[in-house]
Amino acid sequence: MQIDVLTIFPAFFDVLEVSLLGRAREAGLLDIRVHDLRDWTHDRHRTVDDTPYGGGAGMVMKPEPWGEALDALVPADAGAQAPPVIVFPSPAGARFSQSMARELAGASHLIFGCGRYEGIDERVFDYAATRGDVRMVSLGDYVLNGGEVAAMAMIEAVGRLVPGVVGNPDSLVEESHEDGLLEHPSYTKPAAWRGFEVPPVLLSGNHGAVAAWRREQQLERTRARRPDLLGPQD
Ligand code: 6GU
Repeated sequence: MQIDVLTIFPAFFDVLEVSLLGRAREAGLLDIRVHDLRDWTHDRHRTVDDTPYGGGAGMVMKPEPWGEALDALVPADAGAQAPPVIVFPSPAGARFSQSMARELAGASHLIFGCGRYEGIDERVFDYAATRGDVRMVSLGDYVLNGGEVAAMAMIEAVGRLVPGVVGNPDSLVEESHEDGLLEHPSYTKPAAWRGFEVPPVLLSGNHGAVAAWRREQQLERTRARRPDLLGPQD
């Protein structure tokens, strides 16, 4: 999978070199390229923003660098190549989820356009839609200073679903949100620690009882912490 990131703060993505995704990049499973949007400016100050038409607070990202960047990343004559999915992280987007991560993991080329300031000139999204499948995506109902941290979260959530990135595929199945429930609690040795004991069923060797206990724990936790996942409660 190829992932291109457009940002005025490439340093936010330095941590992609560590851990699981870093190894996946070295192994050639993920081809992640981070680009400085200012490379597509032409003035001495490498300007990417300007004042908003109609007035108001803050600055808006100018369309021209975005247009040139998209032209560079999406060849006009891509031939048989599938158009990329172009994600713009935005608090005004659709909510990101495990199911959206699964969907994005099926794409062969993702582009993340990270906006700053009060936003990006709206025509950039119109133009991007002529080059790919545009998604406005939010992490949740709170505001970050820009799209970079959100893009990082999405890249990690999507990247780990790419086949081969996570060594043991079973661990992708047994985790929170994969079956619409939160994950059950986990324990390791020692069986007693500072007065806290591992639930005896996990030491019983009875696989059926362990599975039933874990399921009940998943349901109980989901009811307590995320009742919204269980649907409308009437
Ligand atoms: Cl995707 N971007 C920004 N700027 N803020 C957010 C967000 C995204 N998701 C939640 N808050």
